Amino acid sequence: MPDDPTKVPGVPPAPVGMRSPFEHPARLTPAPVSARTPLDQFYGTITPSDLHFVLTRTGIPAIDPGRYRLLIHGMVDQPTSFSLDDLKRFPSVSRIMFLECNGNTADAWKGAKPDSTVQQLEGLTGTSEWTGVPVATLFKEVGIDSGAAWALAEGSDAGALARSIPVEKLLSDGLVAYGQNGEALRPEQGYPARLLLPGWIGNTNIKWLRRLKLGDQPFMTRYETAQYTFSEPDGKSAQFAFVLEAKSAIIRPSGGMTIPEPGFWEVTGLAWSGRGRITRVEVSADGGQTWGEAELQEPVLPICHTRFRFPWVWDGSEAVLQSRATDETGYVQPARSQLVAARGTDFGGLFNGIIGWQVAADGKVTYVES
Ligand SMILES: Nc1nc2c(c(=O)[nH]1)N[C@H]1C(S)=C(S)[C@@H](COP(=O)(O)O)O[C@H]1N2
Ligand SMILES: [Mo]
Repeated sequence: MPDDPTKVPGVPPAPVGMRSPFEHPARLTPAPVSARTPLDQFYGTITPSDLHFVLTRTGIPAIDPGRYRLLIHGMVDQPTSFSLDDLKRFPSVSRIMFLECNGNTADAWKGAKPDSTVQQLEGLTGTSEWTGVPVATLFKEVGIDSGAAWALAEGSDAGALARSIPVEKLLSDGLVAYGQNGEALRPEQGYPARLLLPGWIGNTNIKWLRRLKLGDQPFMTRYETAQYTFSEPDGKSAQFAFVLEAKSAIIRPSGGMTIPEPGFWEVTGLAWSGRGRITRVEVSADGGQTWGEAELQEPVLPICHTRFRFPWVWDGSEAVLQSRATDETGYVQPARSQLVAARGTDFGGLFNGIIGWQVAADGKVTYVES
């Protein structure tokens, strides 16, 4: 590094750019099935593609785009196998939306550790601009039977992950995406094409999508019995729980950080809802006794991470920071106690309760149940 960059010529640009050697954002990979978005290490709302969380049950398959096919069959007039080029010939759409694994924040059901970071607790979510062809366009092309109510969506990974999806959802806003933030999908995100179901649990967004089979009832795959069912307190299981309810998290300051001194600190975080736009985020610095209105960063898009900001002056005494999101349906993010009262602590997934960050007098920030 030169002492004075104005005294030496700079280097020319390379064909592919790189981060500053001073920046090292990184995903956490605690288990071979997942990588967690470092929410605390970027700004704004778009997750850099190489930092997007990954959830893959049986690894990341290597797929030659020249050999890729998407088969649409079952209760259709014209069973059709589409190549990637075929998919790209249809009119395309782009939409910015979040994805979230239903397992995100699952630790909070039973009591997350005080040293939990926001990446550990909330990192199974990301937002990208996705580009592809609406499933409705493809269904029109093959002609689906009037009795077709469900479709089996299957991936071409080693475990061939498959889920039953209501045709109604696929027709309303399902997307077969091949683009992510302006480039081809990353292999980890489903290259060369994946299904996107805005607002529905990550698991239904089948990556490396190889077929959609239409039928008149759900297909009852292994994944919707052995996994992705949720245990109710009465001993029954909720199957086909699809929509992600409104949620938010304060990202700065958050677990593991230390606030160096009292004074002005901007509290910022993300809020999102599978049901539409975020309309309001409130922030509390006293463990939920009083709340103030956070500012929402425009544009506020439906089913998208929404950045919120709240000016805060820390007086140096103990504080508990919390955020509470409301979406356009009027739904308000619940307290953890409300969720536990309704679902017990063995529900396993879909935790969207308010979480707390405790700021100690020495500025150290830790997770606290709220
Ligand atoms: N074929 C296939 N699709 C899949 C998965 C998988 O393991 N195989 N994982 C699912 C799960 S559990 C989630 S949360 C999302 C995550 O999408 P991402 O890895 O692009 O973030 O992909 C879903 N689609
Ligand atoms: Mo997931």
